[in-house]
Parts: sequence; structure tokens; C-alpha cells
Amino acid sequence: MIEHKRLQEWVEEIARMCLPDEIVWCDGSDREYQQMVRLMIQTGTAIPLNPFKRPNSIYIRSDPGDVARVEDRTFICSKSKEEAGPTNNWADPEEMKRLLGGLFKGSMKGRALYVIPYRMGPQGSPIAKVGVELTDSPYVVTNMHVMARVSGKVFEEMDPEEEFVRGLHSVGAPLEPGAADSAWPCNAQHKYICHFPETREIWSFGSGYGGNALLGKKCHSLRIASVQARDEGWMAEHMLILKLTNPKGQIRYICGAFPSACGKTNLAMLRFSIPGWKAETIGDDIAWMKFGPDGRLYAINPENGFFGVAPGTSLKSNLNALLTTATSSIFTNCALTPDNDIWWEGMTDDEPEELIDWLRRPWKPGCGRPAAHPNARFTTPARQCPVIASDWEDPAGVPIDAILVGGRRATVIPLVTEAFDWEHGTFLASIMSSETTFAAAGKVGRVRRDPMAMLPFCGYHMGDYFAHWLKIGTVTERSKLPKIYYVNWFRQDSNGKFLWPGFGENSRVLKWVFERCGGTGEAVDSPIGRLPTPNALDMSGLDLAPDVLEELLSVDVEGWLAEVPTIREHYEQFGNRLPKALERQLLLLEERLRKAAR
Ligand code: GTP
Ligand code: SPV
Ligand code: MN
Repeated sequence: MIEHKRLQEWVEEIARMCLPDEIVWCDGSDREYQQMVRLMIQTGTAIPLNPFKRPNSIYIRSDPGDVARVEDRTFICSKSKEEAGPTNNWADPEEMKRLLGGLFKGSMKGRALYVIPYRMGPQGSPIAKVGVELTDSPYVVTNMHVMARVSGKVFEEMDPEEEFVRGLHSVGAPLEPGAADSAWPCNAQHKYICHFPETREIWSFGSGYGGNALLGKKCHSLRIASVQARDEGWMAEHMLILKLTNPKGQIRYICGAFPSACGKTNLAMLRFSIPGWKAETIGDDIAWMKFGPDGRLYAINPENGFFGVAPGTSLKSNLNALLTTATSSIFTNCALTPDNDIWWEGMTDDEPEELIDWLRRPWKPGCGRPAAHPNARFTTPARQCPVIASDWEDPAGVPIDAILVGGRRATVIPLVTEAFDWEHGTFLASIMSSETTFAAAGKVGRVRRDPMAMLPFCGYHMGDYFAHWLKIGTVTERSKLPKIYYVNWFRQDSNGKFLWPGFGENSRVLKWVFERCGGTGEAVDSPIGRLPTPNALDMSGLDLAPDVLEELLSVDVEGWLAEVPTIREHYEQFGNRLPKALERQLLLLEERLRKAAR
């Protein structure tokens, strides 16, 4: 037990509601992790993987109805609906607490309540924050061990009066005496992922998967933290953090905001394809940024591990992810090989001759079904990444030189565009769009505006969030602000083939960005921003037809003009909370496009 009165009172109160058989205070030790693993193996939740192929690793299959974040079941329960804004589901906090109180009542019967104290961020970091997750899921305990810094000591380092985020999670499947448990308990009827930003609380019911259940991640580090960041003058963003070193040994740090399953983990672990350059990982999903004493923005990765998309991860696309997951990892909804290792689509050029798919069915090549779920994931410790940067746990964070934003767009959006300034960059980020992916339940491939890749993760009114970005841009000297770039690795030709090789070859764009930050690197002004001149991208050693590169770097004036009304429509939903500066940026864009069209 942790000596902390408010924490103890809260745990008791929750236990009185959820009625668990026992309360287990977690300490984050390896012994505890192994205990949870044994428990999951004994209850049939987990299968130990072949220790000669994948030491200390387990394989888990979820319920087929519980495979991704559920955005339509995610709520921001701020006091007023206006505060949650038009892009969030809202519910009155008192009504939601009442409704959920009914569901949580007795929901942990037959199970243990695990108290998971954790810190998001490196020890001693002024940017880090503490939270506690109460859960009845051993799967969540093991995943939180990897993804957050779980320790009974997190409270010792903080002022007893300081606030901590309170997360409550139940799979919503109480066990009656004598009843058998299922391998993946969850609640098919009721799923609620609820946030109470004013009281820094999270109540999540019915799902055991990913961001629905690992409350330190999206719920705490983005939805609640975005509100704290607004209140306290910092930024909580859905961004990877990458460290780049050029052949002269100069270092620059870059963040990247791409929507779910749009390439953050891959870029965060990329192998630079240009000799003499080095890329190293700081983080792959979330960045918390605060101004340092020198007026620059410093970022930490609040997380401790990677919860990465498995399908498509191969020696060619992301060797470093494969190396990271070589040991001590959790694999969810992948396929199982006859020798008890895991496989997923795209892992190897040749498909295995036989597998057991994620739905426990025999699988053979050509059977017409994917062997792994498209949102199958690995949970793996960041410290195991062969290219983790030496300073990834620097309590001060790393100074950010550039921010990339972008999504999956088959057409219109060029490979890379540099914003004219912070305000224009905020504009580009606020209108960015992407085709939806398997990372969230719902239709895949639909183009939607996903500002700053935060549409599902902003804990308050998005118009105010834009205003917060603009305000960040006024706090320091312009020269100290990161430069902003709009990128798109996903342009396709008329046959649906990607025009840009992507992955490691994204280095060519990163090199240009690096050079631009140092005042070199050629660029030309266009109606949408600054584009690399034809020779500005280092294309040495890459066989790409010149007309393809030209297409990737051209401005589709007609295509952009056709977007203007949809941008306007996107903006209209924010009403008078849309900052005037962004309205003006849209008018300026339209004016420049019309001039170019003439
Ligand atoms: P979340 O963990 O959901 O936030 O996703 P993420 O943004 O980290 O995405 P990730 O890097 O896992 O990539 C998701 C999918 O995009 C994988 O199937 C990748 O193979 C694919 N992908 C990543 N980078 C590229 C790229 O540069 N080009 C192409 N064509 N595909 C890419
Ligand atoms: C995402 O969907 O952006 C993820 C996976 O990173 S989850 O943790 O499930 O949110
Ligand atoms: Mn993500």
C-alpha cells in the first residue's frame, strides 16, 4: 500500500463500488510482471512464445469485438457541452457518473482490483506527471508496466498536495462464484471511455484493448494532458520525437504529428538512407513540450514503451521495430506459427505454410483471410530499441527544431511543404486530413480532417486548441519556434500504387528539413507554402523517375481550390471559437490559389 491519504480514500471508495475480491497494490517490479504473465497463461488469456525464438514474450488474442479504440464510445464529460466542442462526444459529468456508477457497481466481482501508480515521463522531469490506474485486468497491468513507468515510488517524488490523474478501468465482466472466465473478458453491450477533464479523471468500462484500457496513453497523456497543457501553457501532442545527426555531428530534434497508423512508429525508428547521417528514437506516439529557460520548446516522450502496429513491420520497412520486439514483448492479435512464434502480414516476403490466425482458426496462404488483425499490436520496452537515443530520458527534454504534420492522402497533398511561419503552420496543421485506418473501429479509407492528428484525442474545444497553438507561437521569439512542415508519404498513382517509396527513404525529406532549420536548403514559395526546389532533395542512390518526383512536389492548384469549401465547412463547426487568424489564413490561401489559377 502507498502512504497517501487521498489515494487510499479513493481506492477504498472505488472498491466499495466495484466489489473486487481483493485489492493488489502494484510496485512495477519484474516479479510482479512475471506473476501477471503466469496468471494470464494459467487462465488461458496468454500463450508463452517459444523461448528460443522469442524469449520472455507472450501472445494474446482479444475478443473479436474488442480490437481497436472506439471513438464513438469515447466521451469528454466537461461541465458544459460547449467546452468539449463540436468534435467530441459530450455527456454531462454527473449524469455520466451516475450511468457508469450503475455499470461499475459490482463489476469487479470475482476479480482483483490492481492499483497501478505510474509516472508519464522520465524521473525528475519537470514535464512529467503522475497518475494511478485502477483496473481489474492483468493484461492492462503487464502492458502498463511496459508503456508507463510503474512504481510505488512515484508519489515519493511529488508534493503530497500535487494533483494526480485518477483512472478507473474495468473490463465490465464480473465473475459469479463458480463461473468460468473467458480468455479475453470484456463487455459486448456497454463500452464507455469517459474523461472528466475538470477533475482529471478517466472512467473506462467494457474494453480491454489498447488506448481504451491503457489509461496512461491516450486518455491521460493526450485527452487529460491537453487540458492541463492549455491551463499551464505547454503542449501535449500526438507526435513522435526523432533525433537527427548530420555527418558533421550537428544534432536536431524533430516531432511529427500523424494520425493513428499513419507512420509515426516507422518514422521514429527509421534507418537513414543517406550515408553519414544518423536517426535515433526519442518517442513514437506522444510528445509533451514545455518552454525551456532559453525560450525554446523542449519535448519529452512521456511513455516508456511502444504499442506499435504489427502488420507491415518487416526487415525492410522497420528493422529496428523487429529488433526491439525480439524479446520481452507482448503480441496482441497477431498470428501464431507452428513453432509458437508470431507472424503478421508483411513480416516476411514468403508467407508461412501454416498458421493459427488471430481468430484461432487454421490459416494457409491464399485462404483469403488476413492471419493477423490489421490493428494487431506489439507492446515492447523503448529501452530495447537498438536506435533509442542516449538522451531519450533526459529530464529536461530535447529542444525541438521542426514539427512535421500530415496524413494519408492519395491525392492533392505534396510530399513536403514548409509553412511560411508558425501561424501558417498552425493553419496547415488545423486543416490536415487523412484517410481513416484500422486503428479505430469504423469505416477505413474515408478522408476526414484530423487537425494536428488530435481529432480523437483533444480533451476540449478544438477551436480553443487552435488558439492555444497560436498563443504558443507568441510566447517566444519567432526564431526560437520550431519550423512546421506538412508532409504526405502516401500519394498514389492512378493504379493505387504509392508514388513515394516512404519508410527509410523519408530520410531525404528529413535531410532537407534539417538543412532548412540551419538556414540552408533551397525552397520556392508556392500558394500553399514553400516547396523544395527540384534539386533540393538529396536523391542520390534512389531510383525514382524525375516526373514522379515532379508530381510529388507540384502544387495541384485545382485540387487545392476544390478543398477550400471543405476547409471552410470544417472551420464553420468551430463557430466563434475559430481564431480569426486562421480564418484570415484561409482567405490568404484562397487568394494565392486563385492568382495561381489565372
Ligand atoms: P499509431 O500507433 O496508431 O499511432 O500509428 P503510427 O502513426 O505509429 O503508424 P505506424 O508507423 O505504425 O504505421 C502504420 C502503417 O503505415 C503501417 O502499416 C506501415 O507499414 C505504414 N507506413 C508507415 N510509414 C510509411 C511510409 O513512409 N510509406 C508507406 N507507404 N506506408 C507507411
Ligand atoms: C493510436 O490509435 O493512435 C494508437 C494506438 O497509438 S492506441 O493506444 O490504441 O490508441
Ligand atoms: Mn497513436
